Amino acid sequence: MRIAVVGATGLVGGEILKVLKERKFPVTELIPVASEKSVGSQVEFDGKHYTVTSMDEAIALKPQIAIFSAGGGTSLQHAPRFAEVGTTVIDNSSAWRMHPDKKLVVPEINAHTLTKEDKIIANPNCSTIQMVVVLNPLHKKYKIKRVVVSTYQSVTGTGKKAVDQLMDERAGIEGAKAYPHKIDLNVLPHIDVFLENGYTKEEMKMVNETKKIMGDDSIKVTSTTVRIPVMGGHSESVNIEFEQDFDLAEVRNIVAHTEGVILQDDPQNNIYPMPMNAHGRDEVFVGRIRRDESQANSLNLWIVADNLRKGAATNAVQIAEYLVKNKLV
Ligand code: 2RA
Repeated sequence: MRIAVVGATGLVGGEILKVLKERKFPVTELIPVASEKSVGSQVEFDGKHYTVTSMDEAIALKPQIAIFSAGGGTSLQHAPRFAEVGTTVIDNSSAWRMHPDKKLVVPEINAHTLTKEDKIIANPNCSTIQMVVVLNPLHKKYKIKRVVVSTYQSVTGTGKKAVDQLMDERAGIEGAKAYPHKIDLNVLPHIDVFLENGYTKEEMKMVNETKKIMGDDSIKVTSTTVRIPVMGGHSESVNIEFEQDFDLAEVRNIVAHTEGVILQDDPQNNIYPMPMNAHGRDEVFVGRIRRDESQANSLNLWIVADNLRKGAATNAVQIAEYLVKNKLV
């Protein structure tokens, strides 16, 4: 496979290169692409150095797949140009996610809907991916009525500048500023921009993308997304109300047997998911599973995943793997 990675010098881009290598994706030619200021610089993949190329050079090489992680503006402008030369684009930005003609894919849930005609495929938001991987099998069994989610999101979700801000603050240096406030020793109830309804864009991504991926507009979702000074991954407190009652042991069993999910639920021995342990892992971790005693048919759980992995790079590479395996590229 000739594969382009657009945004190869960014945090997610770097993770995509690692995941391609780790999962032994059949790369015959790697084309790293980045903004004009990075063209000519080098990235490492599988022990070799590759020179970063421009968008135009990459399009001329007609890769079979291009994985984009370079922001919505870049995707809107250049993904259709790749698609025109026959490349299948897997896009990490929010640009195409809610487009009615574009599929929003979490492979464990809806990759079977993909066809050769899908030339721009959207990768969902990180905080949405880790939640729906767990919600979907529970929805199939008990039908979800409503979800209330609060997130605790890593600075890595904002990008390199935010990681630098946290580290600079910790070192007492006046430096990078990715947020409107200090992030170290602080919590910001603010991810992405505020919208007219009082929610942030990140919160509405969780609401809208969940319905689209799970193919059910009747699922009610409300979300509060929060940035915390943590590196390894995003955590989520999720309250789910089902149509039907459930058996707690059966819920645990469903979670434990869900593809890509690891049950870590032994509170008596202080075992529960934490971002420090999820860091660098492709799986989604679930714990603190318990009945919501305030309301019928309701469950509380805690979900953690490395947002740069299953929340971004791994999910995108899994889509690419599905395309190759099913001869869709
Ligand atoms: C964040 N959801 O964590 C974003 C990254 N896509 O800010």
